[in-house]
Amino acid sequence: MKIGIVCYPTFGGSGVVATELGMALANKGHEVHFITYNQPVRLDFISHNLHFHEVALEEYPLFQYQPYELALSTRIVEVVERYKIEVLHVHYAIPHAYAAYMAKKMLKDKGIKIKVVTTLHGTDITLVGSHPSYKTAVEFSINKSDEVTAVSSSLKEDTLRLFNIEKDIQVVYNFIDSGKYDAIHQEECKRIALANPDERVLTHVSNFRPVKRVLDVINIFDRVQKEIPSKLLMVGDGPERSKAEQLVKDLGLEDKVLFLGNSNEVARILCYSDIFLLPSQTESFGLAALEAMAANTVVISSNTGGLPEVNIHGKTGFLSNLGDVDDMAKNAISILKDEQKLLELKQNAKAHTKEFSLEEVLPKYEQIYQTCF
Ligand code: GMT
Repeated sequence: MKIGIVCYPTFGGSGVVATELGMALANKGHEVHFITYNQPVRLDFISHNLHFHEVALEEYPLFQYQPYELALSTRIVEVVERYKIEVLHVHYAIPHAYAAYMAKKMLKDKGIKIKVVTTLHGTDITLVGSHPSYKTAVEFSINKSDEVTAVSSSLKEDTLRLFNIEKDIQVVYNFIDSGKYDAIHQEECKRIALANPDERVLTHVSNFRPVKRVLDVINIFDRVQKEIPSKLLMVGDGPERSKAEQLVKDLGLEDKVLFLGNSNEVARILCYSDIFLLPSQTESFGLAALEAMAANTVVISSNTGGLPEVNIHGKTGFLSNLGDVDDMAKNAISILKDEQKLLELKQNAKAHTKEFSLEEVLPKYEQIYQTCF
């Protein structure tokens, strides 16, 4: 099949899922065209079937904000026409589903048919999409998609609760290429680079937006390090980073907390980790938690959104109420004090990721594309 993928090219989970999916589809022989404003960060041109088409924006003095949807829909039309794309898979509804609908209409005028699959990822529904400024257009473009998927049952429920949806929404979980983590674990995991042998390693990976509650991460770690020699690795960057760095200073934790910035080496960093902290305010799925589990890491998270579908309480880690840093710290300390329990949970976490394997999920998307015809 000839598939166009529209996504954000950044380190965010929706872009990562879209990129990994596109690369896997190309590996299977499909022709895949990414259409976005930058080359996606995880895009690795390993296959001749992979193409990237940049959406270029024109500056104009009248524009306070450049009209990205306009440029995107124009580029979609060009690429679909030129490469005879059959299915357009858009990740994150805003503004991609809207731009896809406009492109579809323009193509129809030219006598070209295209099917649109929209995958809902999280804040395009829960935080941003349901805002009065966007809601009408988001609802419209979801209803106009040929197929709609959501990355968890929780997100599907949220979508049905927040919008007036006429389409069926299929749940297709996010996935992981577990093999990538196995190879690193066996050969390249040089833990000594970041922590002393007697120290435990806790990690957080995110885009440091308020929804990730990175200050909770620091406060949980503060409680843990008082009882267990440990280090905290903070991976990623975003608006709350300076606040988090300030809190680390205020608590006198500079020697124990490392801010590593954005990284393409998340799998290599996770292989050092004993515990992954994800106390998010809301999380439709928690791809970062799944990646941590694939690297044999136990997850301590909030119990919001789709996290209970990924992190199984008492088996792969522990869930706590939103903002209950005492409970999250208590759970982390009890695991880290018990070598046997830590090992058991790590093994369970890794085993649980099989349910989210690339092999399971890829055919589901292929089938959805097929039903478009
Ligand atoms: O919705 C967002 O916040 C952005 C999005 C992203 O691009 O990072 O994250 C969402 O999609 C990920 C991939 O499906 C999920 O793993 C994240 O849980 C989800 N984030 C939230 O719901 C906050």
